[in-house]
Amino acid sequence: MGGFIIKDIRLHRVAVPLRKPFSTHLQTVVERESIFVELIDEDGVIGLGECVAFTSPWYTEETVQTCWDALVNWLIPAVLNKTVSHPSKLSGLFSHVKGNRMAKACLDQAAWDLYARKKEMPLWELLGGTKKQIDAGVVLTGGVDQELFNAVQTAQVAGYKRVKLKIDEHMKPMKLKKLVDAFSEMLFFADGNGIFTRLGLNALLEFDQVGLSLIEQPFKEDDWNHHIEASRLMSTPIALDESIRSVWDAEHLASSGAGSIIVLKPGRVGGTTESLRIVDVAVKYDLPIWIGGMIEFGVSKAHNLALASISQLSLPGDFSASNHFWYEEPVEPAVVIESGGIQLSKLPGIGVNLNEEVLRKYTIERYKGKS
Ligand code: OSB
Ligand code: MG
Repeated sequence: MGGFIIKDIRLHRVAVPLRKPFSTHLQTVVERESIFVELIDEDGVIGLGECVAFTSPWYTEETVQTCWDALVNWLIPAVLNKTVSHPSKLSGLFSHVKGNRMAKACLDQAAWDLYARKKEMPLWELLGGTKKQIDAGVVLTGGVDQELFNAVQTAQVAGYKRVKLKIDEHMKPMKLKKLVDAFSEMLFFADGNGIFTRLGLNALLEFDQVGLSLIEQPFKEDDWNHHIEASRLMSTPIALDESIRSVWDAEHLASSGAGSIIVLKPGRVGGTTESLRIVDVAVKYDLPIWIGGMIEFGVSKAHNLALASISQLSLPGDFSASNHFWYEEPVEPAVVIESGGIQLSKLPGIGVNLNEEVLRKYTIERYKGKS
């Protein structure tokens, strides 16, 4: 009951300018390329996914182009005309394809959306979510001193409960402490994106006095031993983002003590099916877990919001309003912040759709499938 046959798949590759540059020590993003996936079943029901790979491999090995190639050459042929009894079974159809998790994720997520739409049920309900409103959290990059102070204040007024700042070599722990102390109601996360592999353990230890709720990915993704050492030496919890590529990495975090918090990026780990396994690990070890953002559009955001409805996802994730990154985007309705949070949609599936007109404006390549 509720299964479907995949009759057609369409891809839309888009490029949309950001309102302002998103900068980390690794890369400055000014335009977001992405791929929207439409999975179409025998009744014409459409499930939506969004690929979160970037144009170049600065954050992960995969890129928009490698995902496009994996989808067109390997993944779409593996699933087309196949019967899917349940979305958790989809990934079994391409288990012979190694890696390419971001490419796989957008198909997996589209299958979950399709299944929920067929059941006329919101996806968050299908996933066993219980929260109706998701706490809003924003990532602020680029500013220093007064400019950064003002940005945090603006975020607080807008209803954000949490801000995440990126650590670069100019960010001094004492300055950061002043900022954290000035906003007692606000949770502060700081994301290293691996920078302390270059700056060293001692530089990281100086951040222990800042009053951060957590430090995200201080060392590079494969640098488990430094994370284990830092976790022993620091009282600020360490959360791993890039290091968590699969359920096995989540197990590794828990058993090694390399961190005490999981950052879940559904679009990076292979989709909703793998994300649910990772949530199970968090439950098993009673680890806090929260959802990280990818400067994504509303389709990926809606999938993430559905997962964030699960009670174990207790910390505020990277959930900002659509107008934080975009002047306009090809997805509607927009994400808005109301009384500190984002209301989950009562509509079937992920509760958002592609806006054809806006989509056309930003589309740079199409894969039309049959139609
Ligand atoms: O490391 O968390 C990260 C965005 C792109 C790539 C990596 C990261 C990020 C963010 C999230 O910090 C930004 C967001 O979408 O809210
Ligand atoms: Mg991160």
